Amino acid sequence: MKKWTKAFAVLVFTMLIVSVSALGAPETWVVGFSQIGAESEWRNANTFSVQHAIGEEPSLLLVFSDAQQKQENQIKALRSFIARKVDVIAFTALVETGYGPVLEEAKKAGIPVIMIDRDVAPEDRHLRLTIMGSDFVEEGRKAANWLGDFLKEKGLDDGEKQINIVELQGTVGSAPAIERKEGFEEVMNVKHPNWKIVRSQTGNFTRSEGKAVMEAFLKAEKNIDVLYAHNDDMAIGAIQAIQEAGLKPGVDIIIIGVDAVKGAFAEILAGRMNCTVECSPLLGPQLVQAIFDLRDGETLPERIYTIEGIFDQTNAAEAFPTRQY
Ligand code: GZL
Repeated sequence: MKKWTKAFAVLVFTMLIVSVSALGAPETWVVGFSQIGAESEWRNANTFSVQHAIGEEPSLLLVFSDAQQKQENQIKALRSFIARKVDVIAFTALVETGYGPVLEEAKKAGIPVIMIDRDVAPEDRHLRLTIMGSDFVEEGRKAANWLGDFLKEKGLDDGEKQINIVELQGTVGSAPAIERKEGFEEVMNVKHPNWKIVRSQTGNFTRSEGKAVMEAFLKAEKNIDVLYAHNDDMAIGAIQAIQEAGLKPGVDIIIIGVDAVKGAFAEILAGRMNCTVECSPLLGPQLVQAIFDLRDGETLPERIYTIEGIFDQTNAAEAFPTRQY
């Protein structure tokens, strides 16, 4: 009899330990993350940052979906997350419009939505909790202000002679494409009446399309002074087109990109590119913290900004060794 009493006592004690330790452990949350694709160095770094940050947390389980640049795939993924009753949805919007109905469904299902990187349209923003990521308008302003300073310093802009700019836009309808254009033109229209965007077309944030569109620009325009590309991947593709046209990128044509990916640093250090405006993809840790805050019942701020810089031939060599993407 004594033997059984001892065994029973050990069992009760063990169950007590397990239940007490379980009391302290955070509730496990399932996170549905809909990523738009793998179109650029930036996107791949963003995906890795989110997957790694969530993977490091035992109390978070990730359900990941890659929409391959198709909005219909994203909407299907969001609906599958709702059907699975995930605890929270995180996603970046391929383009701003078209997500209203599925966000209404998430709200009806009581599933909170956190936007990372690209936001949805203003009329749908009441359906998501917050947006975390860069200020794309400010990135456009930074690009234009850098160009103004650079042209002045090099004696290339007397304020009278027309400066011909070609622009490689990002994905049509996406927040970064809309807002980087807005920020650049805001500065140009106020400070530089002699600047003119002579050609502007989407390269869809990819190297291949950036190269193809730049080839067309070079055929159509005999005197291009500046290329403003909404991301570095398109700038890198354009650099190949400029070289194949027998011109010196970074010298004959000043080249500005956005993202500050390693590929851009390599071009800047080689003298083929002049500037890249940082747009950090490393949003994983901030997303995990926002999910923890949500799980702890806290209210998330309307906007969570990332801190960013700008790199050119004066500071790229020093920064390059510690770049994470
Ligand atoms: C910006 C991000 C953009 C990058 C591109 O936050 O959405 O998408 O600038 C990427 O490189 O394709």
